[in-house]
Amino acid sequence: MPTVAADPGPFTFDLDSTALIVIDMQRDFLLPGGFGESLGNDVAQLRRTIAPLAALLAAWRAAGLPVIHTREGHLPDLSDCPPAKLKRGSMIGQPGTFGKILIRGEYGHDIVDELQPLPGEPVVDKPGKGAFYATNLDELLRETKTLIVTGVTTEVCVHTTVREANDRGYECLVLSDCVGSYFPEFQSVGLRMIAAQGGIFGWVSESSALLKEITR
Ligand code: C5J
Repeated sequence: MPTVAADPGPFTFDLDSTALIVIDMQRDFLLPGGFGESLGNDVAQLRRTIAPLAALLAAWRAAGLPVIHTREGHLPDLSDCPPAKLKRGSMIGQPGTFGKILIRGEYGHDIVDELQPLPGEPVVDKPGKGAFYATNLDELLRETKTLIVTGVTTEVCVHTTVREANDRGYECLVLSDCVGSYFPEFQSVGLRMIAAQGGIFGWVSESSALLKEITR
């Protein structure tokens, strides 16, 4: 079984029961001129994850291993968007540079070109921050014990999903170069929180350590 160097310690897992999850690598969050940037965020902090994630995806697919993509967003009538979320996210559903912001079917809601899902790869549309809430993700992962977690943003949708997964009994390995936050301090503290106290939510490593194991 592969073992990768990780924080808080070596992480051993079975590739036969492991899936890669790519969280919310959507144009609305990552493209210059898009929703994320319109809020005053530095999208370069997220965009640095694209190249390592594309390399990991290529190797992962070449090894025939399963990948699941997620997208945060809502139905056009916003019926799946809790009023409390809309209250603090009043731009949701409004016209933006890349279509209606965080609305399914709009250009901005979809995944960036570099990381587009291949036919047959599941894409989980989620109304919340966590990928398990109000989705069929748990059913899709029936044979899975380990999740390799990537995507954006580290302290929001990545963290919420890791916490949900951990409570459901999955072991999570989060790849620091493949997750990103608009805020460098949240990136650093968010990753430390996952591995703290003996790995309270999971393990943290880098894609290079994992790549060595899947390209042997
Ligand atoms: C946010 C996400 N940050 N995908 N969404 O609102 O992390």
